[in-house]
Amino acid sequence: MASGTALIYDEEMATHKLLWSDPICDIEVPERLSSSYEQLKSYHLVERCVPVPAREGSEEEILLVHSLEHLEVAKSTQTMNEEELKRVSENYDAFFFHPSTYHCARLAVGATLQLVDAVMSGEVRNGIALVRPPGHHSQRNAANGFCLFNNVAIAAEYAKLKYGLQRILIVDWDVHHGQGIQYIFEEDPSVLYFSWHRYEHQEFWPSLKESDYDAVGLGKGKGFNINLPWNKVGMGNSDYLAAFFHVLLPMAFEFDPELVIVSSGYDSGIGDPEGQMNATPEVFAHLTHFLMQLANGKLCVILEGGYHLKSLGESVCMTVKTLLGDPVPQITGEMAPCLSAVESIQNVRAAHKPYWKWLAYEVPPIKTATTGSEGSEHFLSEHVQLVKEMDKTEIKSLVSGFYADLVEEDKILLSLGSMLAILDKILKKEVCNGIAASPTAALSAAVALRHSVLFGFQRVLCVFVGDMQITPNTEDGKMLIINICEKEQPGKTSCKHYISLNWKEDAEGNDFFSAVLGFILPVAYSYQPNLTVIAVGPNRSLGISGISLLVALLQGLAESRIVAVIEDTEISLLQSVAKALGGASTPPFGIYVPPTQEKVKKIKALRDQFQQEWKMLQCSVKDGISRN
Ligand code: X5A
Ligand code: ZN
Repeated sequence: MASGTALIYDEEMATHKLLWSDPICDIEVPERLSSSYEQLKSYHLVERCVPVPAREGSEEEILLVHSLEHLEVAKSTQTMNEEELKRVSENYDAFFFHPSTYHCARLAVGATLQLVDAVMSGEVRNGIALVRPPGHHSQRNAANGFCLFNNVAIAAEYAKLKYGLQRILIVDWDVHHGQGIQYIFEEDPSVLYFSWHRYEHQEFWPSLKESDYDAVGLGKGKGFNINLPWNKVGMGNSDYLAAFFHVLLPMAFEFDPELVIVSSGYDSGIGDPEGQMNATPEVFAHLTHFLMQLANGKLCVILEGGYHLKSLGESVCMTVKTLLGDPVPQITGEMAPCLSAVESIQNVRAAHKPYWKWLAYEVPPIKTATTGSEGSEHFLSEHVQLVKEMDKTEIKSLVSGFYADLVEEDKILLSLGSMLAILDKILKKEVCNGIAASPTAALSAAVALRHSVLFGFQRVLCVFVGDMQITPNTEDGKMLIINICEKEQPGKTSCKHYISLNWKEDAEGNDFFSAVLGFILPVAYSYQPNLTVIAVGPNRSLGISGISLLVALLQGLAESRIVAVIEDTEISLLQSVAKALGGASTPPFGIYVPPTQEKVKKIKALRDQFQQEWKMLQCSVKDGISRN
């Protein structure tokens, strides 16, 4: 195996600087480079590395990732005066041009490629390039976030082209999302991109929806983009380690890269004004050490952000020491990830479950999904996952034309959106079950049934408690509706796939047992649904314990997939159903009260009526042979 660690540094790259006042950009200073290098010198690390010269990246190399137009704009800034430079800079989000910027950015690209060549040729085992301007925010046709050319993305394309690599891992531990890298490789399965980033539910720059955990890649690239959003500041050593243990490293080992490139921003370290995180410099030694175990040790570390000069320098030194093979320092702090970190980790694991074998046998880590919609605050607990709301156009297109006249009110539209977001999670097996409050349970149930049949389910069971103002057509057998209500609904006759069960629970309320066991479960088990929808509408004839019993027992079907839709006026019912979905034991029923003779007769009559169609109802020999 190759030995030695390359260090690429060229003080030329310190000439790129901000010429006017701009409070957003003024942290990206030349001293970031020079003081990191001084720090390396003071630890006597420079002399232990193999010095590799930088070079300018060629136009051809830049065009591997960027448009000709972008290259020409950048080139044209070399001869501009301050005023002109300022004007071009204003075309971009958080970028400044200096007359030397173009030259520096070409050096940054070339330095990165020199490192790739040194590692790929075996001249060194690994190495680091200290470059400015950074690269990971820059896009095909735009500078962005202090970045002009995407050094790391160009390096990956270059390595594919020059060395025929088929699997490259990019680890972006900068505290910002390298959306530029994501865009460039979104559809490319040969580049696995991992980024963690301060996100705060999209509040933090660059505030993009596509930085969230559910951006997993597109087309052939699905599963090869991994976003781990941090929704709180103050993430520390144990959060970063947990992210490596439970997300990045398992995927990286399964991916088996031929080369690892790090978008190495140290603004994720303690003291940084941008990141506001708590991880100490030692953590970067550990992260580096882990990545050295991949790709036969071929590891290229490229500087991105890092704005606290002391923290930056120390972290760079930790990285270089580890690359050189020095012992890894002890990590400090309580070794427990915070709740918010664990939540993010669970979400990204769930989102990637379809794409990675090591996740295939995971049961949904969180059992129940709900949205933050009205009413849900009453049953949120650590076992209940909050699902993102959909935006209105998205919901409209999903509901398109279906009961359109009923969906005029915003409140109804939003509640359907919540329900659909939850149902989607269940269909994707990210969660096991879900609960949604709705102002119109019958409508929500109808939409849920249609959506899951369109998804491809052959049999969806719906148990509806209360008055069901909308009855979907069940003729094709893809739905089976059991409507439990007090009185016969006028004009609705029971048939194989629509059964009206007129049942009013007694005041003492435990005779519902006999209906569940004597009729509902045998029918449901005969049907073998792929999904169960439990809905509670107005005028429910069952009490809370009866409904909880239904919820508990119906979890025996459809691999426990249940979506519960409950009219939003029933807070205590919502709470009990959420509990039952979470697997809490059913509340005690009190002293056994046998059903009245009238009720026993009713069950018997229903059994007689349906036992030819739903054979699990059979319980007496004179009614026929059970299996034909
Ligand atoms: C490379 C990097 C950050 C840009 C922040 C703009 N860019 N607010 O860390
Ligand atoms: Zn950054």
